[in-house]
Amino acid sequence: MRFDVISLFPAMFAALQHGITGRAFTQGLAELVLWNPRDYAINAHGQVDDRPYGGGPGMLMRYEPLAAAIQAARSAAPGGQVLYLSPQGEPFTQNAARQFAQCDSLILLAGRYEGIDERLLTTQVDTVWSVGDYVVSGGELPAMLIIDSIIRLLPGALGHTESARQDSFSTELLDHPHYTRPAVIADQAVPDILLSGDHARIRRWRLQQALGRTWQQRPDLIQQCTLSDEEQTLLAEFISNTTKSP
Ligand code: 9WO
Repeated sequence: MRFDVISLFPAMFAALQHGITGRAFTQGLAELVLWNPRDYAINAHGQVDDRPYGGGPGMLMRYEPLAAAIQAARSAAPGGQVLYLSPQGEPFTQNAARQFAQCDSLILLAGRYEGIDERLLTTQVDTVWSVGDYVVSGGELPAMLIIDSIIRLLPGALGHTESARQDSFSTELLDHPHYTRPAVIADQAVPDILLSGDHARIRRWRLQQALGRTWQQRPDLIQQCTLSDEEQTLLAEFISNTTKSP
């Protein structure tokens, strides 16, 4: 899968050259191509921004350099959907990552300054995505989050351990607690079940913890889940034990 990213700060994307994403690039499972709007500036001074019509603080990214960079990316990766990262976008979810993981290529536009000319959104951008209800300094970190979440879903990207972990439980649930040596830290012991060696019971305990945590911390997510009979039983037991305990 090919990712084309339009950004004034291409060096930021070196962060993706590590770990699972770095290995995916090395293995040829994914490709990252960066396009700098500064290379398509409107003048010899490298200008890519301008003052907003109607006044107001800050600068906006001008249409021409971004449109030229998008066109260059489209020419290199025909058919790639153009995504813009903004707090105004649709909340990005694991399901969106799953859908995008089916694509051959994506073009991501990372904004800076106070934003981009609206005519880019109406003529060049296909979909707008938010990674959370907060504003950061640019679209680069959101773009990297989205690229990372998609690469993890590409066949072969996760090693056996990680993919086994992903397959073991629904990824719609929050994670169960994890423990490793030592067995006791500051009088806090590892739950006995995890030391029992009974893998069937351990699987059920982990599933119940994931269900319970999701019910407690993200009831909106649990509402969206279609729970199996086993999951419904485990969650009911968790709720009963939680509401019973003083
Ligand atoms: C800035 C802003 C300020 C107040 C209310 C809404 C706002 N949206 C933006 C905006 O889209 N800014 C552009 C992209 C240019 C400046 C840096 N950008 C940005 C993208 N900041 N935060 C994001 C972002 C993207 C996706 N998910 C969360 C935040």
